[in-house]
Amino acid sequence: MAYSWSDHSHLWQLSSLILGAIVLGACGSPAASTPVPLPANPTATTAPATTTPEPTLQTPPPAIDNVIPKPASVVATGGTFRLTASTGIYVEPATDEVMAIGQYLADHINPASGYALKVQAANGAPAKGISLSLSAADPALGPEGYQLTITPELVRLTANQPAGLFYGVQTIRQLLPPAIDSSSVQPGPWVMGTGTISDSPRFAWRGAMLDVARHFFSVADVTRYIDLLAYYKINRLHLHLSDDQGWRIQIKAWPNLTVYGSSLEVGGTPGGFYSQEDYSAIVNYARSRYITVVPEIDMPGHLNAALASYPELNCAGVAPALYTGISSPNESLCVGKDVTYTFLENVIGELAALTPGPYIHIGGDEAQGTSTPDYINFMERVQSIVQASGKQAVGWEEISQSQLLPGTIAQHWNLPTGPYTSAEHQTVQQDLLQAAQKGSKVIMSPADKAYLDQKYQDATTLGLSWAGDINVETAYNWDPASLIPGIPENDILGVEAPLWSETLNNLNDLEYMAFPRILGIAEIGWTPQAGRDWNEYKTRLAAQGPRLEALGVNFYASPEINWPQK
Ligand code: TNX
Repeated sequence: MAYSWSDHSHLWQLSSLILGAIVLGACGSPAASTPVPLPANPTATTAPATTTPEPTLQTPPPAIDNVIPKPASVVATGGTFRLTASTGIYVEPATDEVMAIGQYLADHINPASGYALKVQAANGAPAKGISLSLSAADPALGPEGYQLTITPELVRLTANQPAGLFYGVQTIRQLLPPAIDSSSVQPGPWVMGTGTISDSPRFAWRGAMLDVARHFFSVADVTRYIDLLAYYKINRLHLHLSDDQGWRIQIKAWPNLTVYGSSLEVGGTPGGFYSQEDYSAIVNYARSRYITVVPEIDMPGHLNAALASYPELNCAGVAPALYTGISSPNESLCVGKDVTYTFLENVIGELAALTPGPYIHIGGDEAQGTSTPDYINFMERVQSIVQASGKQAVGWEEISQSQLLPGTIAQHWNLPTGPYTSAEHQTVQQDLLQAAQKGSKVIMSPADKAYLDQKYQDATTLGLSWAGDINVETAYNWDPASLIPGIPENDILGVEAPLWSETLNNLNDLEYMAFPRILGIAEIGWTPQAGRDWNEYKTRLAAQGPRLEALGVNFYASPEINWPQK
């Protein structure tokens, strides 16, 4: 007869209750964030003598501190909760949105467990199962925080807002064995360690950027990336929708942008674009994963695809050829012509109407084809157009040379060794500092740390290397608040990891460059600085290996990490 784990699970539960009581009594502080060390075989004294081998009883309860991003506070109580086919998911209130979060959890448990967990309205506080509730959460957890209390009978998740429940659900997924992420039925058992997690993010902006202009990525590719980002509590997807090599979003007033301007990509292969329906599908999908899409139209440089599509946007009135190389042509939008602003009002207007999130990114980087005074005027005018469309502008850090409107956000990226002379770089850095001092918020995307398109090491075949190699440690081991002297924590909205696609041909390439570095950026955005340590992170990252594998992610198994043996 096969030995069933559940036959003796009550022994675990009993011993863990005792252990939990001892632990709480001993350290007295439920806010301690270090996991409780367990004796090698905690049941040895309580298990009755038996001749049957009890292999599962030798297994310590699952850890509850193996989560990325690391939660703000974890207290383990040493017991085990077991999910079964009859575990109910109870939600409160049973609004469509909260029901959908419950169903999302059930849907992510289904393929590997084979269980179709029922999601239902809670009728009072449930005594067992999984409970998702918006009542009685600690207001201090804020809009994205959550509290998770796991006992052998009940997984109780509370939050102030649905976003908090969604993030708590990601934590629950990561507390289950890695095989839960498999797309086919696995043996289980589906157990979680018991304890309490209280968690909320360090920064409001935890972003990833995807360049769909240099190489085009399909709606399916983007939604796949969204799913993976959501697992690590990332909440912004910045889409770089146009560049020299291609225009990727349908604009009804300017049809040639996609009819012609989208036709190619780097290397001269066929490009592509999102119809407005495609774009809405991406935005809605992202929204269901609590990710805000930030659309970018880069300007006045990096715009060759648009200049090639409409001669009138060029000062000389002549359209350049489509460009499929990987450096930047110096062409610029003609900032002195009225038609330029009609064009921008139309483009920004249509994009704003399609975008529920509050931001429109207006690029502004590497505008070498425009004089500095022209650039400053232009960027001020474009900010007003964005504001008139009801949105807030985001721009690469160069925009801080112009007067920033209240609400405009600057995105730091460049290095002293970057594509500028050091004098130009210093000017931009000074302007950024002043903008921050005048109240503008800054997103940190330092190219030598957060750029997912840079090689891991010299031998990496994909990627660029102008900002230097970025191994997993370099991507993880930095603090946004000590990056630029004079731009402290309070001025920083958050972090973002750009994935430029000059060298990335397909989803496989994308995943290889993003994973596992994006997990480190996600943790920088979420976890308090005092809770982060590279050596400790390495062990949690190693534990994500089997999860990424179960999810079918083509990640780079960096030798820096001691991945579990297969
Ligand atoms: C610089 S970062 C750029 C991009 C390139 C990237 C490649 C930025 C705002 N501009 O146009 O794709 O380097 O790493």
